[in-house]
Amino acid sequence: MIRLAIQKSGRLYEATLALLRAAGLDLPNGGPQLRVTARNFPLTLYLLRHGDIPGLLEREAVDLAVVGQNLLREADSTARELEALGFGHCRLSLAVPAERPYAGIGDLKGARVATSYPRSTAAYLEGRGVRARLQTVSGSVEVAPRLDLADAVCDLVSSGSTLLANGLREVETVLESEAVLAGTAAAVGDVVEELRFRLRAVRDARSMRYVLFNLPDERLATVLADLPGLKSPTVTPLAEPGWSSVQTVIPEAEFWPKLGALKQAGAEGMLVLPVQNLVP
Ligand code: PRT
Repeated sequence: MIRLAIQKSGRLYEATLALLRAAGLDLPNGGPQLRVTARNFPLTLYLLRHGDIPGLLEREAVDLAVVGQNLLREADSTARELEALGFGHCRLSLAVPAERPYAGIGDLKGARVATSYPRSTAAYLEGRGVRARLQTVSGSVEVAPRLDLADAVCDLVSSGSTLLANGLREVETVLESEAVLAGTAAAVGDVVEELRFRLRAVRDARSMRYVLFNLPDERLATVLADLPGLKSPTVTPLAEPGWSSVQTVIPEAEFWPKLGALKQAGAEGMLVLPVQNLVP
């Protein structure tokens, strides 16, 4: 039975449960339990505070965890990052009051920097030869400059609206983070591999769209020359002579520009479907 730690409530909770369910794990519905066991997979889920997860992994109290890279780096964790999961994206950034002139990292020499990430912040500053005065705070980092408790902050940012609302300007990215599946050195074997395989299949599928459209045969060569696919697009003749149906998968990032270009090239009757699982 594998022990997998996940956040019990908070930013990563919903997305983690949705991912595990999409990977086919039949998990009993929420509730206040600390521990739930999958009905169809040898896995027990431990619902914990996110902040506690790196320490529990380190002590091998759990085998695997879904956890933000930001916490693993801050804890200087020896856990292995097994799979990036494609959600929980954020960055740890240095920010200064918007009105404060900022020419470069050297401006932070001697500055008071408030953060909940002292190790990562110190490593970044020291790596650039900057000695600052770090002030470790556990929450509401962004209000510290306004209270004259700090000259700068180093905090997690996703949309940037918290910094903006507090009159702060992001000036340096200390690290980029997303949720990962992390494991202890002992977390090996068939069940771990099966879980990794399923998580990859769901994650990869989410970044793809399945696209079908009809195209006059004389346009096929031009369109296919520039169309992505797993190996290559599928082309099937339509009942109407001179036309074909084309099917392929397109990465989400390229999706809208590609759709516009296909329309321009004469594609008709385009259908776009989500991909549920992708096994390359
Ligand atoms: O209580 P517990 O120990 O479970 O954890 P927590 O309350 O610290 O966790 P939570 O739910 O706030 O965050 C869990 C994880 O989500 C973090 O460790 C990151 O890996 C990830 N994550 C992604 C974020 C953000 N985005 C994020 N924006 N964590 C926090 N924030 C906060 C940030 O600290 C700041 O206050 O959101 C604010 C900034 O957001 P924007 O959108 O205004 O920039």
